[in-house]
Amino acid sequence: MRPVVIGTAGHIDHGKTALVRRLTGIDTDRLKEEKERGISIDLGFAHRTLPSGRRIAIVDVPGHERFVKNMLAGATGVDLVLLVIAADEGVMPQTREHLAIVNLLRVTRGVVALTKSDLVDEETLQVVRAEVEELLAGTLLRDIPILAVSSVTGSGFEELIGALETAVEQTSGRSAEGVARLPIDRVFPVEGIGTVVTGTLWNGAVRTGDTLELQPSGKSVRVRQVQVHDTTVEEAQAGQRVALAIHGVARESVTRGDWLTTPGRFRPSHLLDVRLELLDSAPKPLGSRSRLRCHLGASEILGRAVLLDRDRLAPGEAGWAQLRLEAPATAAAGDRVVIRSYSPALTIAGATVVDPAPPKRSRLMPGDSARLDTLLSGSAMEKLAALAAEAGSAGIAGEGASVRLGSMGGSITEAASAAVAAAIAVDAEAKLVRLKDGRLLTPESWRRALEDVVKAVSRYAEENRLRDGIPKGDLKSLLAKELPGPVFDEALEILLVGGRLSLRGDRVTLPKAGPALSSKQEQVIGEMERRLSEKGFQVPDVSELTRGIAPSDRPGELVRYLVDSGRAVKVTSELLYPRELWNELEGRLRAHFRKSPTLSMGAFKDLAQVSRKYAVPLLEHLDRTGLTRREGDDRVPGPKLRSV
Ligand SMILES: Nc1nc2c(ncn2[C@@H]2O[C@H](COP(=O)(O)OP(=O)(O)OP(=O)(O)O)[C@@H](O)[C@H]2O)c(=O)[nH]1
Ligand SMILES: [Mg+2]
Repeated sequence: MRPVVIGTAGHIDHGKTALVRRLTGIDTDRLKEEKERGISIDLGFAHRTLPSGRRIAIVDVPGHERFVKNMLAGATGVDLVLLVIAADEGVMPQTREHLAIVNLLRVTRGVVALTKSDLVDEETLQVVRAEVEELLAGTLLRDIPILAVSSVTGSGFEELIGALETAVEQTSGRSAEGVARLPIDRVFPVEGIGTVVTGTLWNGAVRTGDTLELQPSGKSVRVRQVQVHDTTVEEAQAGQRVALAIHGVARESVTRGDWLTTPGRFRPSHLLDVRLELLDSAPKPLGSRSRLRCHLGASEILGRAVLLDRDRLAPGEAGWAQLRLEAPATAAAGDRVVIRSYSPALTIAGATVVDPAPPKRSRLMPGDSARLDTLLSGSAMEKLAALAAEAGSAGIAGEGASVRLGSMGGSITEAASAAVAAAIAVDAEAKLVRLKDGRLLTPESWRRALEDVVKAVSRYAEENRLRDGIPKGDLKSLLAKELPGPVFDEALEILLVGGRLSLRGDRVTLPKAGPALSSKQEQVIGEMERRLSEKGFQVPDVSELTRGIAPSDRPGELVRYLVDSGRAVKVTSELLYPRELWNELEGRLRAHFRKSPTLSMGAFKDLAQVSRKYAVPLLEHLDRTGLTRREGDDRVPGPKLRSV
């Protein structure tokens, strides 16, 4: 059970700090000025254990309108909101503004505490309650409990704790997998330890001894000590309030708004493509290029929003925009940005980052809008394909893409692996091609890369008829502008194995005749085909098939050759069917559909004499290739089968 982080919210003087003190015994107003003026200025932190044993961390924010910026730095990353409204005053301007902010940050759970209930009568309480219900109605928090409490008498606290328990129960965790990302909300020196930073860990985990990157500067820092709630721990996980003692940078070079991240993943950018929503409550339409305050994580960055699909955005409207920032932002796709007008500073809009490192643009070009739509709401696979398409022959590095995709947990290629083919076995269904160094290309870009190599060789052959091929190094540098080194190397390798090009010594030539398999390879392939046909449709999987074949015979490439040459059909990366067997299966399918309009899973298992392990991928492949089409639990003839 990870601790849950709760953020207070509400108008100045409504009793946030008093409530937190009553709840935790901790006074979050630590500054001398806070004590003297009796108001909160900066963030305060408290924690306690609920009766269930669950730990909660509380970030207490200031209500003063001049410190909304500090409130924003604390509100980022909270799981629950504790919205504090004084019963004797009711809803006030920062009640609305703080609520708008947590709503923009997509906080969906919490509790409303009607404080100072000891100062009002029951009737007033009913009026305020009705006012609050109306306030919440249009928000993500519309169904949260509203409880009357008094931090002076302690009345209502039992119910409040009960409501917090319930809300905490319902909170889903953040992913401790993948990229680590900590927005820094405080920096201070500690005698004998050095620089300490704190924040709510957004993603991943941080361990003692880890090397992290300080963003946006990119400086490398080492984690000397990790603390959660004043206790030293080996590892802190996403969703926890953490304090890290760091080594490697001077205290002065770290400020609130900076980030600590897993090295090599983030590329801070002055440009962000976003989906921008102007709040209904915004006082006027937003013109393109207005100066704004953009809050991401604990940072506030000034910048302008260039509207891409219109000249102005009316209150309540959403549109595509590019944020042009005056300092680089450390963003990932999917991040929420809270936007305030420059002057007066007022929360007017929210945005979702769709591309954290876009090219500069002022208008949408054909195709841009579809691409942005995909990046905003497509599946991981569709997003990957969109990014890969944009990257062309250079492809996208699988690792770097996680930040641009906003899938910080786990590897993205894992999520998309079903549709990713290795470069040696690209078939019609592959949506992406993975090269050996992990980069992903669209099949179109990959085919173009292969064609580029072949064309360059033929052009050379035409221009140099008396020479026997182009030296490999020359070919590579000739194509260096279009194809990065690793892409060229792998393309050439595939072309050589497939027989579309030949190598004579160091020179690449066009082949005199078809693919050149050695007699040894021809023999091994024959043996593979024999093994594949041995047990009907229950074929051995590829790993089994290649077991025992000497690496020098390059079994992986032979498998590719089987598929490329059409001698076998690739169903999944582990399942191949020799052409004859496949034709037989198609024949049986046709015969079945001549007798019956539908095909159940059971009937298919009988027809092919296979177990479920084979039937599922086979049917999925048949659906994909249009031979069958799924209808409920059954299959009907697909477009390809009907047309023949
Ligand atoms: N009678 C009564 N007074 C309260 C209650 N809660 C808070 N107060 C008083 O209200 C005043 C403001 O309380 P704080 O807790 O500092 O208010 P706050 O919301 O933290 O204010 P900021 O952080 O400056 O926005 C203090 O004088 C408290 O003693 C309550 O339940 N009943
Ligand atoms: Mg306070």
